[in-house]
Amino acid sequence: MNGNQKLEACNQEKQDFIQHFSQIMKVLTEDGLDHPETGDAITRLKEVLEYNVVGGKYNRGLTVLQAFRELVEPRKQDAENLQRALTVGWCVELLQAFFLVSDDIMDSSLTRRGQICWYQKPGIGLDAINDAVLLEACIYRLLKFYCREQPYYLNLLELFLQSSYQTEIGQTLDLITAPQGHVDLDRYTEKRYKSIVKYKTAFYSFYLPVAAAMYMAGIDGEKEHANAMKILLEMGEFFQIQDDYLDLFGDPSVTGKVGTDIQDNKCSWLVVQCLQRATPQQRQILEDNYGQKDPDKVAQVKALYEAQDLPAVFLKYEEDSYNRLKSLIEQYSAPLPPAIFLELAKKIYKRKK
Ligand code: GPP
Ligand code: MG
Ligand code: MG
Ligand code: MG
Repeated sequence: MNGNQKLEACNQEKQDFIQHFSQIMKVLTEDGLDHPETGDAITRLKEVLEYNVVGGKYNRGLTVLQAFRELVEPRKQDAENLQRALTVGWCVELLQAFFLVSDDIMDSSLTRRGQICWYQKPGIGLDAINDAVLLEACIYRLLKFYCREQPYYLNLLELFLQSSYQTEIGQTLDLITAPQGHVDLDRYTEKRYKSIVKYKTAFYSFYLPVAAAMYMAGIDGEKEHANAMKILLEMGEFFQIQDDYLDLFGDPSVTGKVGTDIQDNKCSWLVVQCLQRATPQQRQILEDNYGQKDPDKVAQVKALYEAQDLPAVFLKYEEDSYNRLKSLIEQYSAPLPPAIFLELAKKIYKRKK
């Protein structure tokens, strides 16, 4: 395939994926809507799904589909198995929606995917917590409906549960490293940073979708999974570093979200880099301005990052990381086709959103 044909195939795959959502909706809501006791709740669930599951980039969901196509032998890619792959892709998107609705409350965020955060909508507020939990429950209803009879069903269940636990542990580290109203710059180490992002982002965003496709293809060996994980966790770390960079230096009209990391006292890649380069005076600027809502203080922190040329440091890091990733792929992709990882890397490298 040449570049254009590949792009066409990718677009087609995305269209197929988006189209499958109406079937997901139907399965999740059909036998509840007319139910006299729970019909109203299902109407609410419908709104929650439409507002929070649709409208992202679908990178995670599409990864399941693409890895499935690369790993499963063509004669087993019949309509039913493809439907299952599409569904498991949507399950990853549902997990993501569950995390994002919750994360936006914890981070006091304002916007997501170019719209107001769900909990910020008038009349929603903290009821959004229950909506998030409902989104999570939908994952397991779908897996049961579509995959119950499959030999990989238990592997998928355990994978989703394990990935959720790891992400929640990562979110815990993220939150306790950023207590409100208490700045302690000593906490922002490279080591702590790596632990946070490995757990809060890399497992569910990169290992989960590829591992799900591996299980569906009958690849369940420990060694195979450990090798894939090695590459995918590295990719996940890089992805979260980009997220931290874009939080401050991205264009909100492109990322669809307004950054909050400085205000929230977060152990962001930027503050870790800043501290590694800071003079005692610069460190004092952070002491005085980090972790506070005041827009002037946020601007002072940003000015400090710019004085240290952190955007250039990031660009350099992005280059190095991509090269490191390519050699990891050479080393660890077998027996999986390297294309699975290379295509994924291409999608995230130099991303603006
Ligand atoms: C990304 O952090 C991590 C998550 C979205 C996982 C949340 C996990 C939970 C258990 C709720 P982030 O806050 O930097 O993401 P964003 O920039 O998209 O808000
Ligand atoms: Mg957040
Ligand atoms: Mg967060
Ligand atoms: Mg972020």
